[in-house]
Amino acid sequence: MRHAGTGAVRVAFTLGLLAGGAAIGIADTCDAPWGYYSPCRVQTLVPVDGSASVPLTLTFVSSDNAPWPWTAYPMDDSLCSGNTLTPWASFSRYSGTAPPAAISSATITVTTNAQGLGRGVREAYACVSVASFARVAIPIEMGVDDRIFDSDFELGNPSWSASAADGGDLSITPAAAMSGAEGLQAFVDDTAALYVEDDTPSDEPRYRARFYLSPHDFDPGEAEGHLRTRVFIAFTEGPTHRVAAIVLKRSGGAYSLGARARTADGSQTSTAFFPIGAVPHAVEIDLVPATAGANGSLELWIDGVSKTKLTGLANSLSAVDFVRLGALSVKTGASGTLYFDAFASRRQLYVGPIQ
Ligand SMILES: [Ca+2]
Ligand SMILES: [Ca+2]
Ligand SMILES: [Ca+2]
Repeated sequence: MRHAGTGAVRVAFTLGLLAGGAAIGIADTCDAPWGYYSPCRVQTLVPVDGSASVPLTLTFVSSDNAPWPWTAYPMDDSLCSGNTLTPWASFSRYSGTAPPAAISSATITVTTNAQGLGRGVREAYACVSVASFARVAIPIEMGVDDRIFDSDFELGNPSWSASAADGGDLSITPAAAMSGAEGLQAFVDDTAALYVEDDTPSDEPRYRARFYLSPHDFDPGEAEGHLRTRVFIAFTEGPTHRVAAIVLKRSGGAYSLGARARTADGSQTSTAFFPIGAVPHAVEIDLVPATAGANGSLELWIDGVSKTKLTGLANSLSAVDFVRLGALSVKTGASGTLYFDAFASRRQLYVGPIQ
């Protein structure tokens, strides 16, 4: 946006990352023109009555020949056109000056506080303005009790509830790392299932999960006409049923991914299959069990792009109680190695690829 014909001011936001702590920010750099919402967002995950702090770095790129004063302040309305301060998100009102024809930056710390708010997601905005010109609004999301389970398969990560390793065919190794130093390797040499299991979901009314998958050199048994293997399954309990799955397919050596949802009558609905390469991919699902009639859904993302969404699902019995990640439902003729890494599950917030 040009100001008074003297040149342009651009703003870039770098959101900090606090991995493994109480807060998670999305590490990213997002250019945003004045008068718009930032494509990046500040995201914090806090326990009930908890709080979190996330650094937010603002970078100003000025091609003007004059200095521009700027301020950053928290607000709860669209593009900060109102004056209501957000009670649960705070940072010190920050003021500075973008020097002429220069790049400058400042880091502020956004603190979110869920005291007395209960489970759920709340959204506010960090507003940045320069002089009296239009603002940039950076969404701030606070997910209260939103994290279910995270594992990057690194030393010190929380333990999985259970695993099936078939005598060492499932292992944590640097060869499988797609984030950090290590990842999960499933070496398939027979039909034994290889998986890690997370039991921490508990009758979840919505379940979202993201992980990294590389098909590497896995063969589901193409020579015997076996083209598909499940790589992720979500289960419900009492009685135990599969309620959703992510399916890896190989046909003519070409890999693709699809998803399946189970409805309350036991039938299955499948998405199309979407081509992927034999390289790391971020895979994410959002499973919403029906609350009345057929209003459930299952959405699938690959590498941060929504590929498909099954809607109108009569899947009222799909509250998730535990999940498995690995080489599941392996058929005769299957062989080769699959890699997994960077698993994260949430109750409401989208996770997205690692930035
Ligand atoms: Ca890892
Ligand atoms: Ca085996
Ligand atoms: Ca459970």
